[in-house]
Amino acid sequence: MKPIIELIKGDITKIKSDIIVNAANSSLLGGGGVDGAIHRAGGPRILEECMTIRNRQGKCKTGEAVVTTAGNLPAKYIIHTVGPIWNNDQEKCSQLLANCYKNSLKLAESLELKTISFPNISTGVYRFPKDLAAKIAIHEVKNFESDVVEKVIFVCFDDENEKIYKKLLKE
Ligand code: AR6
Repeated sequence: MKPIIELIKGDITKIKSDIIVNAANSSLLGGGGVDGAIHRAGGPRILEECMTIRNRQGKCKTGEAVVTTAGNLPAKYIIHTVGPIWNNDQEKCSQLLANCYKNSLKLAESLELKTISFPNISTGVYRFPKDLAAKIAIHEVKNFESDVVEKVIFVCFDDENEKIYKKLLKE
């Protein structure tokens, strides 16, 4: 079964979804942007679990994903994935960003939960071109089949991403 795709404009920390995805960095120790917002709203338990993961397996590589509690957030879990920092190697960056979506969706499947919400990974501080990032995100989600995940929500925070996703999802 292919999950339903939904588009929401807003703050991912406010979204009611079984899983929300964080655009983290490889340290897993927090940062600005959506990462900062999630840790602020979710409370210290999220960072504690991130630190436990770091102590166990070291840094999280670009394109990979790990799961923690969602702390005080309405979600059940947070999947932290590390997007690529944009550079001139478009092919490599695209592959790594696709891996973020693939690995997060795989984790959601293994957690046996129904809804997962994604921010627009890498399109902030990491400067990935928004249009290309949206194409990759939508492509990966449309290619994903699952017996458990019923809905994937793209949460766009800025107007530009919202516009891009609206247009691409109509096509
Ligand atoms: N809800 C949903 N989306 C948001 C929110 C929010 N509350 N706040 C920002 N965005 P960024 P990156 C959008 O910079 O580019 C951090 O410091 C924002 O509009 O958060 O993957 C990490 O620790 C943009 O479209 O993440 C890393 O060091 C998108 O989230 C680094 O930034 C991603 O922007 C990761 O950079």
